[in-house]
Amino acid sequence: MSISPRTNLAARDGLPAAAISAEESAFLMRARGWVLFPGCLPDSGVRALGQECEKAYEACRKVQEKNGVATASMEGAAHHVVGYGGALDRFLDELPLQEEIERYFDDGKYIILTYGAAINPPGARPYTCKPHRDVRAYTGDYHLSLNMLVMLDDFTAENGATLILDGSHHLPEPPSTALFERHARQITGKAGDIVLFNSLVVHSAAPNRTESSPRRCLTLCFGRPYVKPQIDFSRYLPQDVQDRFTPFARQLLGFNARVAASLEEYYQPMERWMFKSDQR
Ligand SMILES: O=C(O)CCC(=O)C(=O)O
Repeated sequence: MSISPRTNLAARDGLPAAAISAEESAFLMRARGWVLFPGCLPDSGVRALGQECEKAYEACRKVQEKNGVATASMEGAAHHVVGYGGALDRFLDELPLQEEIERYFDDGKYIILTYGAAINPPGARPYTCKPHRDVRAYTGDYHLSLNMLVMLDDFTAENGATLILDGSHHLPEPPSTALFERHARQITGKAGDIVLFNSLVVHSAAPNRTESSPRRCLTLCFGRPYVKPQIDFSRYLPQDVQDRFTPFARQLLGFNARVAASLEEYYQPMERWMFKSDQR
C-alpha cells in the first residue's frame, strides 16, 4: 500500500504523553525534527486559552490597523500574547513539557523568543502559509531554538492543520517550495495536543477550507538565553504585571537575561547582574 506524502502519521504516532519515553522523543526529534504529545491540556484550559487568544488578536489588530500593517497576510496573527492577566499568562507559569524542552537545550536555561497565537480563519492566507523556518542561522545539531504549537481546536486537513517536512532540519539550505509541497505531511490532532519541533524544520500553516470554523493555536519559540527575543518583555510588560509571574515564568520572559542600559546597572554585585551567571 502506498502512503501519500500528506498522510497524517501523527495520529498513529500519537501516544499518550506519558507513553512517549525520553528515548523515543529524542529519537523522533533528531530523526524527523518534531514530536506530537497528545492530551497535554484539559478542555477547560483549552477553552480559556482560546477565548483569550481572540481578545489578544483584537488588541493586536488595532495596532496593526493604526500603523498600516493590517494586511491580509497578517489576518488571524496575534503576537506577544502575554500580560493579559489570565490563561495565557498562567500557561507560562505552568508550562507543559518542561523536561522535554530542557533536554532539547542540553539541560541548560532557555527563554521565550516569541509567544503568539494563530487563528487561521476560514479563507485567510496568513504569512505563515509560506513554507519557512523560524530561525535563520543554521547550527546543525546545536539547538538555538525550539517551536511549540499548542492546538486550541482540533487540527484537521479541512481546517488547515500545520504542514511539516520531516528531516528538513538536517539541510543547511531550506528545500524548494515545490519539494515541500510534494513531501510535507499534515499534523492533525486534538485540541489540547502539543507539537514540539526544531525551529529549522520547514513548516507552514495550510488554508482553512471550512465555512466558519477558525483553527486556533498558540505558537511559541524558545531559545538559548543569549538569543534575542522578538520583543523585550522586561520593557513591554508593566512592573505590576511582571511581579505576578512565578520565578519560572520570569526566567522564560528573559528577566534573568537582560542587557544593562547604564553603568549604574552594569556595575553591580553578582547577585544583581542583569544577565545572570547561569544563563548560557
Ligand atoms: O499556524 C500554523 O499552522 C503554523 C504557524 C507557523 O508557521 C509559525 O508559527 O511559525
